[in-house]
Amino acid sequence: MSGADVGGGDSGGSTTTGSGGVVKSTIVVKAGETFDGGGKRFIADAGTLGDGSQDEGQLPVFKLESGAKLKNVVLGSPAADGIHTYGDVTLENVVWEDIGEDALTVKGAGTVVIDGGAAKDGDDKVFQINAASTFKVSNFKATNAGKFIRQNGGTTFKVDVIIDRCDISKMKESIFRTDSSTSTVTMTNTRYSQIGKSPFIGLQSPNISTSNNTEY
Ligand code: ADA
Ligand code: CA
Ligand code: CA
Repeated sequence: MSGADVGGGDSGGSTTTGSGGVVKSTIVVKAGETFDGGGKRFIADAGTLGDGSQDEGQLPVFKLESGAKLKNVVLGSPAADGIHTYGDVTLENVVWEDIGEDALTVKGAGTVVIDGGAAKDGDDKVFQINAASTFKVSNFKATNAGKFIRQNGGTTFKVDVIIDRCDISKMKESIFRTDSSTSTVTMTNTRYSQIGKSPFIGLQSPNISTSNNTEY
């Protein structure tokens, strides 16, 4: 089955209305469900979820269980700890207007597919990967942050990052940084500029595959 389309904000413990709004408790998108935000803007309640600063321990605005899909959502400011994923999830056309502590964290192993959307203005990470995963991001625009993707520091599990048709600019450090000798990156058809140190940090050179990218 294709799963229920729960739409504008009544999935889980949120107090948002059908028009988006201030999220006071994390919106949980359950296995097999699609949450279609309809392009509405959701912001975190700073008191209950977090103020979007660099303080660790903030809560996410959305939690995606394995099999969940999130689409047409705008995360406004503050965005607290963004989106947490647990397993195989899909995001389509999700926009972060002002990245919080980070934009999205992979909390449970699986395949994360991000198609379309954008993120900007983060102090540090855009995407934080804390569990073994295949992480595919395409048609996504990211600007002004520290790192586009960071595998949690000191971890040695395997992450396969696939970046296609993205535009990545103004990253103070890198596009993907890992400390794992088994993690890989494949980047294709992507435009990038103003990457402060190096596009890829910590990867073994055989684990880097690139084609048809343009530095501008
Ligand atoms: C930092 C921190 C980790 C984890 C991570 C995150 O890297 O050291 O423990 O909290 O941020 O998931 O935001
Ligand atoms: Ca962090
Ligand atoms: Ca975080």
